[in-house]
Amino acid sequence: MITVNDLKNAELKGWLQGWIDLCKPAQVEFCDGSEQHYNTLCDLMVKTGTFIKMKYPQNSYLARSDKSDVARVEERTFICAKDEANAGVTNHWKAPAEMKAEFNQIFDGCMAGRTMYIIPFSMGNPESPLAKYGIEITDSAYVVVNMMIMTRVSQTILDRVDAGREYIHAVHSNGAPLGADQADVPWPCAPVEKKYITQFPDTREIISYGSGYGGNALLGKKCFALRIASVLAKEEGWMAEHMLILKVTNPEGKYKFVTGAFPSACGKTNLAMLTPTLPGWKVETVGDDIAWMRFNEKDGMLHAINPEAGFFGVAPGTSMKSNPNAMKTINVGNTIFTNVALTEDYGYWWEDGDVKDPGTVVDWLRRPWNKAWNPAGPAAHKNSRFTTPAKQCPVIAPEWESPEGVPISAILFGGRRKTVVPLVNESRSWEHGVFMGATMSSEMTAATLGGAGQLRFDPMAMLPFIGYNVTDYLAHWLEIGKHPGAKLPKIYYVNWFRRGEDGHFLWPGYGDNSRVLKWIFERCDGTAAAKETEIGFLPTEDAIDMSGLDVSDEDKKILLSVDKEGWKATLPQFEEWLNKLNKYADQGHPLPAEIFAQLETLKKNLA
Ligand code: GTP
Ligand code: SPV
Ligand code: MN
Repeated sequence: MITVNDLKNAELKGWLQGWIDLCKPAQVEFCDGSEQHYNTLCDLMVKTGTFIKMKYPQNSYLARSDKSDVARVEERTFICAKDEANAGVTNHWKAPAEMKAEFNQIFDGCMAGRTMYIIPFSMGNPESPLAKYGIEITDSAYVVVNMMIMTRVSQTILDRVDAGREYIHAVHSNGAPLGADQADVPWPCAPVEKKYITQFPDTREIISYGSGYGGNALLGKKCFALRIASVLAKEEGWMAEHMLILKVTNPEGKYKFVTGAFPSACGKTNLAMLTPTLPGWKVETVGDDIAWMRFNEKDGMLHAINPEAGFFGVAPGTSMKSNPNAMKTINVGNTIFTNVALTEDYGYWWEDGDVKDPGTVVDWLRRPWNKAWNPAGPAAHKNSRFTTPAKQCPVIAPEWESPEGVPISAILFGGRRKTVVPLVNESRSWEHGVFMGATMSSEMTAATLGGAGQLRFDPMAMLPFIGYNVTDYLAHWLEIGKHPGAKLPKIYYVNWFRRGEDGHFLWPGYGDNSRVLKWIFERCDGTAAAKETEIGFLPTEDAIDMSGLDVSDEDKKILLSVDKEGWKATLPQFEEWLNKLNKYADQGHPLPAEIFAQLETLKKNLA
């Protein structure tokens, strides 16, 4: 087992030693990414009560969190840029020096009685020129094993960093030191008001305290691959986006790659793995949550890599009917379940899955639960998740680890909208597409603590993930559109969640979304029909293949037409939203005039 003293890189050594001195762990352990280390940690967590070993699937475990620690905490997430204007209106801000001073107190002794793990990891295939490395310090064995699924952890990464390769500095603590005679709990964490998820864009650091859940603690994911990476991307001329990446192949064997930005729990994993209901069509997965895109100078196209190595997917609603490929991935085994229900025979259960009535289970709060007892809440938390290796996915695309990434033909934006937004709408231009992304909105989900169901604007599904001022982010999108010699993807705004007056979904969604993908595929080839409307190009009446679909003509009409009055009523909200974003205009962060010009065009079209 190596120690800090074995390292040669003075900067790395100094950084690690500094945190060891501050956090005062009982011991320090380097992670080499080996299966043996993974198993040792899982066994340990079974003994301490953090993990329950499941009988099915094989080599899988269940963790149940503290009831206060179940999702990302946006209220406690901060961008510690030099000044507030650099963080912009979509972020909470704290001055870096003040935050660091506070952390010097908060982290003092925070790992007492615990093991500090040091995780060297790569976001993306470590050999890809688009990959970036990081080191996460954590006192959570749960975080280590999840990071081993979600990223590429290895001794090689540590060796390369030790030899001088650049890396992102990430520190995490559950914020629950253990006294000498204190009993441990299954899920140590700090109360919500003591949690901090902080990003320091200027020094490329991440410091997270008090939460062990998902994006709060698996720092490669949202903190690094989106918040910090978005800053690097802006500086270096590429894009870090909250997007799935899929490969779609038509019956003739011709294929294209598509990305899609939908807010948390709005269908990325489902779309990325969908089983087309259209005969002869095929969808394969490259990624289900994050895309890093860069222009390839050979073909002029944006090429995307998936920086992750696993799926951290929403469990409820996942079934052989809705997402068979996710179920098959999970059922291979090697899966970590968090906050799902445990069945009598040590299997998993959640709402809207394959088994309607599981009998008596243990719910995520560790209580007996049975449908017949009319329990107050669901057995699985609404944001319960599975962590599972991407390589187990039966439809993982052969190109998924391609070092140069896959060329993107189309970008989708989408959210949950009960009203107004049609099934699919093609932008007139890149700039119009950027406007669509800037003004997209969605009804909130359980992936964020608080606010579920409320409608909020969520630019490019990146509202909680842009690591700098949103106006500069939108300017960057426009800048990408001006790249010399670029063959830009087409941009679409989709909505699988439109409802009728009685509340039913107008569109069946899931596998039937392949019908929309087909139209998009053929639009990219210039063979599908569209009509220009006030809001963009919509499919003509028969352009979307509706064969064998049980949707009434009335519903089809609503899905494929412009609700002019609805859009008109939205205009003042758009205007208010854009003006709100523009708060720091006179401090060097104006919203690009192009975005306002797009709003004027929309107003004129609807007048
Ligand atoms: P994050 O991992 O939080 O970023 O979420 P995600 O965007 O990957 O969302 P996911 O695919 O896990 O879907 C979340 C929820 O939306 C699930 O409960 C699905 O059942 C539901 N959902 C996904 N696709 C569709 C669809 O096409 N129609 C409908 N009605 N629901 C869908
Ligand atoms: C999301 O909330 O968008 C997720 C889950 O993908 S988390 O990793 O917790 O951010
Ligand atoms: Mn996500």
